[in-house]
Amino acid sequence: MKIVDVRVIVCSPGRNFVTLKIVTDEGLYGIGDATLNGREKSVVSYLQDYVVPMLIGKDPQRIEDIWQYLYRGAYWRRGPVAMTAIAAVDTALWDIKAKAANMPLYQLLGGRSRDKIMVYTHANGADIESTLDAVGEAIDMGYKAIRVQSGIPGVKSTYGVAKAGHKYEPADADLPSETVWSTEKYLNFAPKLFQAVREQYGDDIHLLHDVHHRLTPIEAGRLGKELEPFHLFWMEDPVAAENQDGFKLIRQHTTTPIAVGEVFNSIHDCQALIQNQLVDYIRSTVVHAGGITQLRRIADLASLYHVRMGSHGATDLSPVCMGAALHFDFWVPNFGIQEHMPHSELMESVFTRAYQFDDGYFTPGEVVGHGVDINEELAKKYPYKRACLPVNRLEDGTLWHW
Ligand code: CS2
Ligand code: MG
Repeated sequence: MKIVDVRVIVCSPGRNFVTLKIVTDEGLYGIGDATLNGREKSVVSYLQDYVVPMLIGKDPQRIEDIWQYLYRGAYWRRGPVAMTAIAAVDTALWDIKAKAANMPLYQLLGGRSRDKIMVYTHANGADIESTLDAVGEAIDMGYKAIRVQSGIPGVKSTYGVAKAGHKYEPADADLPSETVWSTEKYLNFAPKLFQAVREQYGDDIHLLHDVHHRLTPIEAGRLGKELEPFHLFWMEDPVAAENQDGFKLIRQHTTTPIAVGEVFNSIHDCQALIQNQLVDYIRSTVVHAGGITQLRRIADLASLYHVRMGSHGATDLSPVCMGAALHFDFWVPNFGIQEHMPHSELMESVFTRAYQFDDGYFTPGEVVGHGVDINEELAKKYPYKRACLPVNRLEDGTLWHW
């Protein structure tokens, strides 16, 4: 088998997506997600200018060799742009291999380890009242696990909270919009939010919370400790993860489980946190962490240290990534949970999918490959439009973590 054509498809059916399509001389093709939110065009260039010409003529069955060729061969290893490009190639090649084997991808990975995949969705509101309503709606939709974010009294804008009447979508402007942050007000407020949710909805529903890298380790220790009575499934990205020693301090202070990794792109980003048992869940996903090939290695390493997988699944990860992630989740023995922010109807008219939601759980479907396809003709109707993630400042104007 030979690769004869590779296309980079950029479209914006409500938000920007980059998709890689690899076509073989036998007529089989595979699809991979290459979307890097707010920096999409850099991956397009990485693929079009360098990777695509290298792939033409190669045997698509040699997934491992192609992965190593692109990773080692660039000389410049790792980084979100390169690893997203490699992930797109890798996902498309696994799709081809599964189609050639006439199997759904999870079968090729080793078969399923579970009957269904628990996902968590988002509930957010401008204040506690409206957030409680959003939690109730998510429960009514069948979700068993819910990420709860709320506007903070006295703070103008808060991470994770949608503008009135809209679904939450972080990349909201041509140039970065600016949000405001107060650690003090947040730390005083967050335990009250979770107390209210537990009081109204009881102990059975899994609750998650995303701190979005905004605290210092000692502040995260305080938050984790104060949230302990509400038994969170996890506290996500409590601190910026460049200085991983910081997690030791968090661990000394709290038993609230910790999740990290949506911005990681390599097994080396995860290695020390896993081996020192400083986190409980790794949130790296197919599209940003080098595809199925590397994510599988991360999961195997994690499994030795009681760490489970909890893939990132915001709307900027396209249905192609979601499809591949669900096959991975179906197989991976040390699965924790999968994030799910629903894509719009428009997005799902461009991307067709085999995966199905039922009562809080997904199944990846029995279609061969990863089961997600793109309608290239329709995609052309929705051209790219630059959309940036916000930046975040403290109340005195200091640029902070977003
Ligand atoms: C978030 C994301 O889903 C999450 O946990 O942290 O919404 C994140 O902000 C975006 O995916 C950034 O692209
Ligand atoms: Mg997050």
